[in-house]
Amino acid sequence: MENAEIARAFSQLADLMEIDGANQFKVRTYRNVARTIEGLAVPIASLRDEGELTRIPGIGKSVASKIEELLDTGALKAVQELQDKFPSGLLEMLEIPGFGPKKAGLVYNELHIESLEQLEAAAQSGLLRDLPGMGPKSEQNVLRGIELHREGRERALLGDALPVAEALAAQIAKVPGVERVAVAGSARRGKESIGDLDMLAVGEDPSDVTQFLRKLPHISEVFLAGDTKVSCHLADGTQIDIRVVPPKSFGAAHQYFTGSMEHNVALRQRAIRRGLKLNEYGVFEEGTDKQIAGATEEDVYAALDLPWIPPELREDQGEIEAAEAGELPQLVGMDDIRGDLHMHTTWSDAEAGIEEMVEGCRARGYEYMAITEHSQSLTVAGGLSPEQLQEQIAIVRGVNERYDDIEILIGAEVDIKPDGSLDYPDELLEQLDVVIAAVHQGFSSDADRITSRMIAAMQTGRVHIVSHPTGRLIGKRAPYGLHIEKVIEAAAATDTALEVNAYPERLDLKDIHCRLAKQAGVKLAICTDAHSVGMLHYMRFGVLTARRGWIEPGDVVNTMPLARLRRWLRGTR
Ligand code: DGT
Ligand code: CA
Ligand code: CA
Repeated sequence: MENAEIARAFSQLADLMEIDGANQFKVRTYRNVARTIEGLAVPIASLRDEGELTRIPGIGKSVASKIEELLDTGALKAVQELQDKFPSGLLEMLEIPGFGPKKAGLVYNELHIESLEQLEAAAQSGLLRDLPGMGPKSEQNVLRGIELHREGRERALLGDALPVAEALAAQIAKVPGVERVAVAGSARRGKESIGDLDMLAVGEDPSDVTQFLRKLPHISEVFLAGDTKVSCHLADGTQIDIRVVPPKSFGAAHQYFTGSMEHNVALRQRAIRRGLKLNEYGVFEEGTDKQIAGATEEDVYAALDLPWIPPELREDQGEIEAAEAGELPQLVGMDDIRGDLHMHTTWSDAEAGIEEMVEGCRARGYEYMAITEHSQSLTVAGGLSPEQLQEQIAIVRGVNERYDDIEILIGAEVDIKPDGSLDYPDELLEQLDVVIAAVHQGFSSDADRITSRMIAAMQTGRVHIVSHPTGRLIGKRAPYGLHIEKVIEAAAATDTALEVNAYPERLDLKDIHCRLAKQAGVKLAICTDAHSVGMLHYMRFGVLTARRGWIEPGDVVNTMPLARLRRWLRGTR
């Protein structure tokens, strides 16, 4: 079981206990445990093996035994008991953005509302406004939340699904009779959200895989066991389709089941124009069943007179034409990333101290990093007063003195105020190596206003990077109404980088906006916004998103060697 899944189980427990009216202290404990586990840099299973669970801060004997229960059985009895106690529709309400267990408990106890549909009807007919702490505006929020939830419910985040897929693939690869396993589908293409997971296994007999899956605690059911395909559900409902194929068709099947559908259709037409037939078994001469390619993806593309096309580009957005012309981009990769320029510590709202973050970045082999806390107006996220930032500047400079294998830059994630000005005085900003600017408040203002706020911030000449430019949270919060083309234009004019925030629920800029930015000559900064050491690994999801936007190393500021990065940071500022 992944740390993220274990964390989810604890936050579910906290939610259910809160509906149940449990002691607030206990509820808070489980919520904190969930946060702690999510932020751990090492797999919790390995800590358990070493008997070190209770050495994690905030984890005592009783929580440790719950973690063991999860690792052994894949679920918590306490969660199951509470789930049985409440109608399932009530549990679904917890997934409405901004709703939460307190309100769910309230509408259940006061109005006997047991489902999303009943809640929707109650909000529409004005029945919620008289409940304590609610009003007409909360009814509107509930309705908007239900809508977002319906959009988001069907799909899992890449950041949740891809690690699960890879871990499962590694396990299946060990099943006797299975030669090789690969991830396919939208997860392999690095899409921001995933409908279901697709995998391929090279082998003779799917029943070996089926039997193995039936024994895994986190697989809730194997609902299809055919001659070539096994389908199952994870405990969280995610569907996994695993096709079992012979070696001579592996490449063709990998190509076919990676998709996208649109890319496949375009390739198949290309095959037909060449007198060939393309399907999941291989490339065949039309009219005969002579296979001319199929064992590897490279062979399949070569049979169609194309170079291999990276999966992230396979959306029929011009990649086949580019491949034909020999003009595929040389996509940015994890190896090109030399540092992470956006992260938080315990100085503001994060889990780890400065030195822990430094160690985390060193372990990743980075050449440089930047500590960038929130600014003074963002009190909810522990924003630093000018005095505190002044103090932190000195401390970070001191820490940097002690390391000669990594450069620790000091920066800040500075709030863009409603008038477009920055949340610290110029004298302070001048002392920082990196200034990141972001909108955190006043999302609901209209598109013109929020666009001009952002442009005004860039025009101060003090900003290096604009963070999470559109403000969206996938499946939770729509992007700000924002004229993205104008923001891109201003970024180009002021040589400001736009961030690809790698947080799995942000991925902001998103893929197509990355491509727009590149076309306008704008530089990107791929950053994790990590709030713990474990979150430094989110870098990968940012890189995947950039790759889907055709981004090359030269488009990304944090691929530059330190000396060049410093020159860019000093710029004309
Ligand atoms: P998802 O699951 O909604 O995130 O998106 P995908 O792309 O993983 O789609 P999925 O799981 O329905 O199918 C996996 C791949 O299999 C898809 O990308 C392309 C291929 N595929 C599925 N059905 C068809 C089909 O009817 N025709 C062709 N050409 N390809 C298909
Ligand atoms: Ca899929
Ligand atoms: Ca599928």
